[in-house]
Amino acid sequence: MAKTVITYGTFDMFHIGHLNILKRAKALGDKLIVGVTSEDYDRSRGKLNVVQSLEERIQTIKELDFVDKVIVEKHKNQKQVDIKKHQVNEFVIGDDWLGKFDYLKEYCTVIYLPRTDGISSTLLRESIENVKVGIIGAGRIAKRFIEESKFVNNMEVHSIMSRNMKNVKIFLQDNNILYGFDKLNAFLDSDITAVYIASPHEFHYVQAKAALDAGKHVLCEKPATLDAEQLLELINIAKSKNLVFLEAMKTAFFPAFTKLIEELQNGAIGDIKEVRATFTKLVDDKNSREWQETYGGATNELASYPLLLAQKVLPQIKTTNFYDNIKNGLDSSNMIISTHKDGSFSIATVGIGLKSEGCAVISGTKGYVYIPAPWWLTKDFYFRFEDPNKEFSFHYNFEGDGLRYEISEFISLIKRGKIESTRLLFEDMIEINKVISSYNKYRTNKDSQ
Ligand code: C2G
Repeated sequence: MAKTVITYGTFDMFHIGHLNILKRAKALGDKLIVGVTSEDYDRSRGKLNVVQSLEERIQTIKELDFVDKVIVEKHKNQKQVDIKKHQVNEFVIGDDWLGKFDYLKEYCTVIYLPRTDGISSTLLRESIENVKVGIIGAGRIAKRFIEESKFVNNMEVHSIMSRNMKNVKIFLQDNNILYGFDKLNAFLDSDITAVYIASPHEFHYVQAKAALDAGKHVLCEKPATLDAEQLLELINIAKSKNLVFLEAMKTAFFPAFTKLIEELQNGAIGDIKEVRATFTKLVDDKNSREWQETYGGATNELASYPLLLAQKVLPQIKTTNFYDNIKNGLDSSNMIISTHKDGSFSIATVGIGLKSEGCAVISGTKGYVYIPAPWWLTKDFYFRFEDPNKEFSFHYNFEGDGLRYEISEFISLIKRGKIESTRLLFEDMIEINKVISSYNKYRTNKDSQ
């Protein structure tokens, strides 16, 4: 009887080690199935630095004439399912995994083959030129960005720019960065290919435009602009110059969040009728930027996240109403209620002067999803139904404070020559921005009345 062999891997930057193991795997049987890992699965198991896209990696394996079938590996419990489904006789993997897959012996023979010495995707990735990133802003977020960027390959934080030279000097010393600037032009003329904008909200647009005009890829803190027209303009410049323009909404890039959206799009709770998401962060220091900047306040600080959840699972917004509490000209909290084109609605509650349960509930015609607080740091989520026995859930983890997934996405896009992220489309950024921009207009009008 014909023998079926299966093996798995990322197969990034295909090399002789990969070829050897695949050939030896095939030699062990008649038919070879290769499972190529999806990007989200790799991210969820801590592999953040894969250079090639899934499509490219699949293509390479398909081109090997001795491979009989290529499948995608999406989660850690898939191997036993594949083995049963394809009636696999032998599971083969490199001996760097020795012992790790013994649990599959229940289903088939497990064989660990010796790895090829002296070659690895990690080594090959080291030979790729680093993306040099410059940071605008010398505050708390810039510092966190630097810490988290240490986990992302193929990039280096090259320089920092802030209007205050004293802050620049302190930042350079504290963070071991080589170059500091207090003038935007000189900073953009320096040897950088990408810019991360973490300055006060009102400067984002001017700085992002200058950076894009200077031919730099841009990762910009949210909200990218305070006026929806300005965001469209930035996206158009990025498109015309073939540059990445990405808003730093970290939740969008978590493996758990991607999985949640995928399940919802596949109809796990039927048609979605309602999204409720709350994000409050008490800011006690009244001198902090959240309470002081002209464009501080709960909506500008926090609304991007609940609006992102609604944008990802509901059709376009038809109408939006704001129910805000204003304190010293800024919203200490806001309840943003939108109706969407199909009659569904979303409620985004945000607060910096109010504390509430930071959970999210997405309701559909067949059931609902509950994401416990803090839902925007998505780890666990629960699918619940009329019949409690049908409940199922997903549990993910993420490393550090999660910023590394967003940084890794930004660097991957640059390396792959793509300008738009599939996890956060231009359209997503535009629709979310429309709501925040319209709130800024509404608040200004209210103030002047
Ligand atoms: N490999 C090898 N020699 C090398 C490098 C890799 O034999 N010098 C083997 C690995 O042992 C593995 C396969 O090539 O069997 C693919 O390696 P990777 O692309 O690094 O994928 P990996 O993270 O090992 O995926 O579900 C995924 C699998 O569990 C393993």
